[in-house]
Amino acid sequence: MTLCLRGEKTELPERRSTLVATLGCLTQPSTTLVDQLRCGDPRALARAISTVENRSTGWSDLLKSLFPHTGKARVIGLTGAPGAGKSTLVDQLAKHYRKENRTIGIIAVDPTSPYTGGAILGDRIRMQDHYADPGIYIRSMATRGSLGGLARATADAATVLDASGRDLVMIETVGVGQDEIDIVRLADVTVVILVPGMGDEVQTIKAGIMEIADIFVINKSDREGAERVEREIRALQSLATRKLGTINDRWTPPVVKTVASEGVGTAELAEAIADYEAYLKKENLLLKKNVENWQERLIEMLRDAMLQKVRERMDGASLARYAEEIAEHKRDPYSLVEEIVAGSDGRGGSNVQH
Ligand SMILES: Nc1nc2c(ncn2[C@@H]2O[C@H](COP(=O)(O)OP(=O)(O)O)[C@@H](O)[C@H]2O)c(=O)[nH]1
Ligand SMILES: [Mg+2]
Repeated sequence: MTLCLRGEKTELPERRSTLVATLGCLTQPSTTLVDQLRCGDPRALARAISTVENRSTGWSDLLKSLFPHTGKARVIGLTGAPGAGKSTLVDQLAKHYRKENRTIGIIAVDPTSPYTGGAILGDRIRMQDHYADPGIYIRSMATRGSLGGLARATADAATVLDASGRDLVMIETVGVGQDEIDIVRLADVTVVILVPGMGDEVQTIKAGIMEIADIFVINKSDREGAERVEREIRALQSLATRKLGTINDRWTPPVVKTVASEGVGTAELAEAIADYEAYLKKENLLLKKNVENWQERLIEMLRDAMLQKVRERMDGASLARYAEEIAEHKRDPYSLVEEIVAGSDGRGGSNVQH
């Protein structure tokens, strides 16, 4: 018989995973991947994330079974330029939260980091302190070859971590492109990390990023120029209207100064995160934010599913043939796409009249 305290989890959300880790599955090992994962088995967790990330056999059924167990973890997205100190800060936050006995899942999405067998080398070394601690699970996402897009793969990995009973999921991403913006938008709390002394830092990354920040961090505040960055943030804040999709939450993102390498400011950042969470709860915005997120995610999922369906009917050879016909102006792509979407496989043909 498997003893896994699923029922109790909902009553004690903050401590649910600790309960699972200590009391879950004390008897016989669980048989299904979902059970193993829910009982805190890190290998099952790794396997489940790989399955959804690579879209391996059974990925969709796995997510279906996990979904009822999700919605309890708090997802924190941290983004900023390469070298801003994101990993160092995540590391410090992880230490901080572990002292509060909260369990953590970390997803690192960083194309600039060298990958060695799925782990970011630098991060792995830095995070080694925690490796003996089953309360912290670290995973890096491959940025290439994630079927269904990086944002979706990351969201699915966060879903798996949530279902596994982690109290907090931290997602580290380089805040440069649309992909990264899409990723951090899935978070409940988004932290944007800036550093002084990188020229016109705020201006460079402001496109899209300023609006999504719930909290600003000025890391490397041991360096000169932290005050100037803060002034720049304030100046931009006074100009921009804060908007989360269609919601204006009327929140003014606080600015927290940190020296992550020394652990300075970590407690203040954790407090700012908690403040924003409390604000979201008080204003009933958590659900609204989630609804917005799901609208976006559903569109993505539908796009993937539709494309998959079309692809099943159309092999690479016919795709190449169509492309050839279009390039040779034998048919127009617009009618072709309409025909394919309508389900007539494009065979009807609509020759270009010359
Ligand atoms: N001086 C200083 N260095 C820091 C601080 N935080 C991180 N670093 C260093 O900055 C470098 C990049 O940090 P990392 O966390 O890998 O940045 P990431 O690329 O944003 O994840 C590392 O050498 C850190 O030790 C800080 O507050 N002050
Ligand atoms: Mg990093």
